[in-house]
Amino acid sequence: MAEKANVMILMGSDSDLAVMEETKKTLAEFEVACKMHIASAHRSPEKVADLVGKAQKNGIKVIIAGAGMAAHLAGAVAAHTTLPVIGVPLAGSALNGLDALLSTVQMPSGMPVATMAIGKPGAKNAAILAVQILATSDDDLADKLMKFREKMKAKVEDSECL
Ligand code: RP5
Repeated sequence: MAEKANVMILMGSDSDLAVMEETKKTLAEFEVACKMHIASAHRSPEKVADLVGKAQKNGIKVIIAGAGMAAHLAGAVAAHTTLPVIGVPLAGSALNGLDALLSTVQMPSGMPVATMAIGKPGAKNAAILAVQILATSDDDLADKLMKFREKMKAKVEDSECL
């Protein structure tokens, strides 16, 4: 039987997939299973509400939402759940993602969205933050995070100046 997914990844369009694959890839490095869906806050709001409405009952513990332009997806997700929501603003518009960053980060009081950096670094960090949330009640994951940090540290320390 396939492992039960604890993380749901949503994105506003299939044009977001190349960047959001980074989230899935990073989760896989920690052996965290996820479900990925395309659902748009503007073009398919009913699908967003349906997926998010069922998420907690289906064992999802963290939701990651990536969107570009007037990126309301993460906020719309937050409106339908009390699960932690991580937003990834995506570039691709004339404003290079600054529009998506502000749309995602500027949530009104009481409705938080943990907003990452624009694009691939944010997509990767979304996965790591999701792992950090899951690791608060999973010692194996906490151990994997420590090893991940140690590896990063060693890579920096082993780097030579040319
Ligand atoms: C947003 O609009 C999507 O998240 C995407 O980043 C952007 C452009 O979508 P497409 O026109 O490429 O489908 O809703």
